[in-house]
Amino acid sequence: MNGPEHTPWPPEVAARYRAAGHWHGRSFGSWLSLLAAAYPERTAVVGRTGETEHRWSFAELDRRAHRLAAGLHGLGVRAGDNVVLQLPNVPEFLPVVLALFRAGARPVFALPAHRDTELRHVAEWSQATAVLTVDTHARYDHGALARATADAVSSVREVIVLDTGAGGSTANTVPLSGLDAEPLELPDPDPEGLAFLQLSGGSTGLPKLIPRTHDDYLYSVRESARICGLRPDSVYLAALPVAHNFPLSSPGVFGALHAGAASVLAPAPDPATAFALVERERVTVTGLVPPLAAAWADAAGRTAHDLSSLEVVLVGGAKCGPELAGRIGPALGCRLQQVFGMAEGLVNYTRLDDPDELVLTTQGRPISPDDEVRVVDPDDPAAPSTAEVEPGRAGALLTRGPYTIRGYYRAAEHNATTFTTDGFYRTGDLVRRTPTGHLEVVGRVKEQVNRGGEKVAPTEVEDHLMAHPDVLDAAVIGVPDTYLGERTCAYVVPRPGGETPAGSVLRRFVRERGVAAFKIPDLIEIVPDFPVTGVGKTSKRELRDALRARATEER
Ligand code: J2J
Repeated sequence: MNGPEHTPWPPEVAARYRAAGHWHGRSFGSWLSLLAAAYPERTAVVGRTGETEHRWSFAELDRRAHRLAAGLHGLGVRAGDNVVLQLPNVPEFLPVVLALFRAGARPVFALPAHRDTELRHVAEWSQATAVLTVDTHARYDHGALARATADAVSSVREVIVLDTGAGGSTANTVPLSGLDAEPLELPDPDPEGLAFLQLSGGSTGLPKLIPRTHDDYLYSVRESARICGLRPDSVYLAALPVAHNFPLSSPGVFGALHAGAASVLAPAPDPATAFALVERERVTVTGLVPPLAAAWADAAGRTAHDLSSLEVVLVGGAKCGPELAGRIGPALGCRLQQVFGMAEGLVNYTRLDDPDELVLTTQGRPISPDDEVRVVDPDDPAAPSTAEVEPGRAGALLTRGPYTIRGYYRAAEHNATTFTTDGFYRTGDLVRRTPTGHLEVVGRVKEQVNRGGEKVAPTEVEDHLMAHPDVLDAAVIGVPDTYLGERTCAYVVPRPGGETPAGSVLRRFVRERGVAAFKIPDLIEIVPDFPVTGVGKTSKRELRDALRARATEER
C-alpha cells in the first residue's frame, strides 16, 4: 500500500478538459441540488426495502441526502474519510451515496457478493473509517460480515446497518435510520478531488481501488445520459447490482438522475422479477450482461407481462457476440445498445442511430472526442502508446482521456506497469478498430476470467486453493461456456504423500475462506502434475496459456 491516493491529470491537460466544457467544476452534492430544483416533484427512485415499497421524488431524495449527511457528520464521518459501502439494490443506496458525497466522505463500492476476504482487503487498503451495510440480504448476514471486518481492520470505527426487517446481527452497530439530523452547512468538496473508489475487476490478486473524481465521473454520466437518449420521462431499471460501474453510470441510476428520470431498483435481475417491474413501472431502458440478456430474450416469448414500454436495452460487461446481439432487439421489442466500459474510465457505446451492422458486430465507440485510443502490439506487455498496429489489426487497447484514471489508489508499483509513461491506461483488452472508430473486443491480454461480466483474477483463486494443506500447486484458467461465455477451471496438483482432496472439498474450502461465490472454481481437475509437456520451470502465465491451449484442443 503506497503511492498517492489519486494521480491527477497534468495541469495543462486538466485545463484543456475544463476549457472544452468536459469538467464543470461541480460536486455531486451541488449537482443533486440543481436536479432537485429542476425536477422537484418528479420521481427519482423506486424500490423496496424489505416489505416496504418506496417512491421518492427528487426533492425527497435531496432532503434525505441532506439529513443523512448531517447524521453521518454527527457520527464523526468527516471529509476525506473512506466508507466501505455494501448495499444491495435498495432505494436507500442513492440517498446514502449522495449523503456521503455531501459530507466529503468517499464511498468504497463493494458488491453484495463480496465476503470476508474482499471486504477486509478493501477496508484495509482504503483505511476505511466505517462500513455501511444492510442487515441481511439473500439470506446472508451482512451485519455480521461488516462487524467482523471492523474487528479485523483497526481504522474502522463504525458499522452502520440498514434495517430491512430481515433480521441479522446488529450488536455494536449503528442503525442507518438513526442518522437523521437537521441539515448542516457542510463545505462543498473540491470537484477535482476524489469522490469515491470503485473496485477493479482485478487481474493480479485482490481488487485494486479506482479513484474517481466528481468532475470526471459527472462528465461520463452527462454524456452517457445523452448518448443513451434519456429524457425526463425515461424509466431506468437497475437490474444488475447498482454499486457496479455499469448500472451506476452507463447510463445507470446517475444517468437517469441527470436526465430527471426515474430509477427503479430491481431486487434481482431474473426475468420473472424484472418483467413484473418493467410492466408496472413502464420501464424504458435497462442494462444487462450477456447471459442475462439471453435469459430475458428466451423468457420474453413466454411471458404474460407487457414489455412494450422497453425502448433500449444496453448489453455489456462481457462480449455480446453477433448471434445473441441479433436476438435481443426482436425478442424484447426494443433497440440494442452495446456498451464496452470499465470502472477505470473509458466507456464505448454503439449509438442509437448507428447502422445495424455496427450495433451487432461492435462494442461501440468512445463517449468523448477527447478519449484517446491506441491499439498497440499485443505481444509486448510494456508496449508504448506509439507502438500502434496497422489499422484494422487486433491489438492491446490503451486509453487516456477526461474520465479515465491516471493511476490506481495507493498502488505505485502496480501503476508503473499498468500505465504508460505518457499516462495511457493498459486496459488488457484485445480490440480491433473499425474505420468508423468503433471497437470490436476480440479477446484479452490480461490474466482475467470474465464469467458473464463477473471478473475473476486467477492468482487470487490460486492463492486460496494453495492455502489448503493438501494442495501443492494450482492454476486457474477460463474455459468456454455456452451460457457464461467463460467459466473457471482450476487444475490442482496434490501434495505428494498427502490426501488427494476431492473437488467438492476444495470448493467448500475456498467458500469458507470467505470469497464471493462467483470466484469459487466452476470446475476442478485434480492432476498428478500439470498436464503440460515441454513446459519446465516456467511462469504461471505460460502454464495457464498452455493449459488453455490444451483445454481448447480437447473440445
Ligand atoms: C467485452 N468485454 C467487455 C464488452 C466490459 C459499462 C459496461 C461494462 C462495464 C464493466 C462498465 C465489455 N465486451 N461489451 O464499467 O461502465 C470487459 C473488459 C473490460 C472489463 C471492465 C461500464 N464490457 N468488458 O464491465 O470494470 O475486459 O466494467 O476491461 O467490471 O470488462 O470490467 P468492469
